[in-house]
Amino acid sequence: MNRLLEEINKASSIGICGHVRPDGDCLGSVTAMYNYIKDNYSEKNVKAFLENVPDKFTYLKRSDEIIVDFEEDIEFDLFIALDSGDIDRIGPAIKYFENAKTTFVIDHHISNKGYGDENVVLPKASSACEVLFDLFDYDGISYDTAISLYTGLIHDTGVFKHSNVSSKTFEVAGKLIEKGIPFSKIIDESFYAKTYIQNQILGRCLLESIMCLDGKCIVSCLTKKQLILHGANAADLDGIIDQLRITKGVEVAIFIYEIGEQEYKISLRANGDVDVNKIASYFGGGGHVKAAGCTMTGAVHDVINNLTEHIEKQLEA
Ligand SMILES: [Mn+2]
Repeated sequence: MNRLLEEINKASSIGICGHVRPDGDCLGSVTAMYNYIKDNYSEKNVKAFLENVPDKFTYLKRSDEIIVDFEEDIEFDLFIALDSGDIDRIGPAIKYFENAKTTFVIDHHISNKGYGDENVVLPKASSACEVLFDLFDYDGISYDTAISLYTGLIHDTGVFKHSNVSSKTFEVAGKLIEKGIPFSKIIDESFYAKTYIQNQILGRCLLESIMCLDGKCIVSCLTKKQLILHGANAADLDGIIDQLRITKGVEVAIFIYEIGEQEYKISLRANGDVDVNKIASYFGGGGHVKAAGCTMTGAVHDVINNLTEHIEKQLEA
C-alpha cells in the first residue's frame, strides 16, 4: 500500500482542494480523489473545496458536492492538495491545509518544492491526474473516477498534443478507456465545445484579423464595445489566440482586447524562434517562451506598432 492510501486508511476526516481559477486537471483530480474515497471508503467523512466549478465540468460525478465557500472551520485529519505548485495556489483552502493533522501534496509542476508533510510530485507526469492514477488501486477506480482522470489528462495535454505527453500518458489513457468511459464525448463536451457567443466572437476575430511583417505576424483586436455587443466576457475569449497562431506561415500571433479606456490585455503566441516572454516582460507582463501576455495602454495602433517592432527585431536577429 502506498503512502496516500495509508494516510486515507488512518484518517477519519479528509479534505481535498485544488488551485484557484480551477482548470480541467484541477477539477479532474479533485473529483477523482473525492469519488475514489466515496466509492472505496464510504465510512470516511470527506469534503472537497474549490473556488468554483465551471459549467463545462458539471458532468463530473459529484462535482455538485464541491464546497465553493470556505466559511466552515474544520480541522481535518488529512488534507490533500492537488495540482497546486505552491501553497499560495490553493487560495482560501490554506486555512484547512494549515490546520490539518497531516497534509498531502500531489502534483506535477516542476516548481513544486513539496510543501506538504507528504509529497508526491512528478514533474515528468502530464497532469496531476496521471500522478493520481498510479496512487489509486486500479480495481478501486470506478467508471466515474475514470471519467474525472481522463478529463485531467486531456485538458493538461491539449488532447494529447503538448510536449508533456509521454508513452506513460497513453498507457494511463488506455487503462482508463478500458473502464468503458465515453472518451469522445468527454473531449468534445469539455474541450472543444463552444457556446454560440464564443463561436461568434471567434469568427469575428478571425474575419477582422490582419497580417503584418510579411505574413509572419497576425493581429486581432476586440474593443470593449464589441464585447458588450456580443454579451461576451473574458472567459469567452479562450482559444482565439490559438486559432490565430495556427495560421499558415505565422511566427507570432497577437490577440488584443480592450479592458478599459485605452487599456488592453495582450496575448502573444509564438511558433518559431521568437521569444514572446521577452516581449511581454519588456511591457511589464510575462509568461513562457512560446506563450506570454501583458497589459498595455494607449491608442491601439500604437500598441500594435510597439509590439511588432520588438517582434521584427527578433525575426531579423
Ligand atoms: Mn495540472
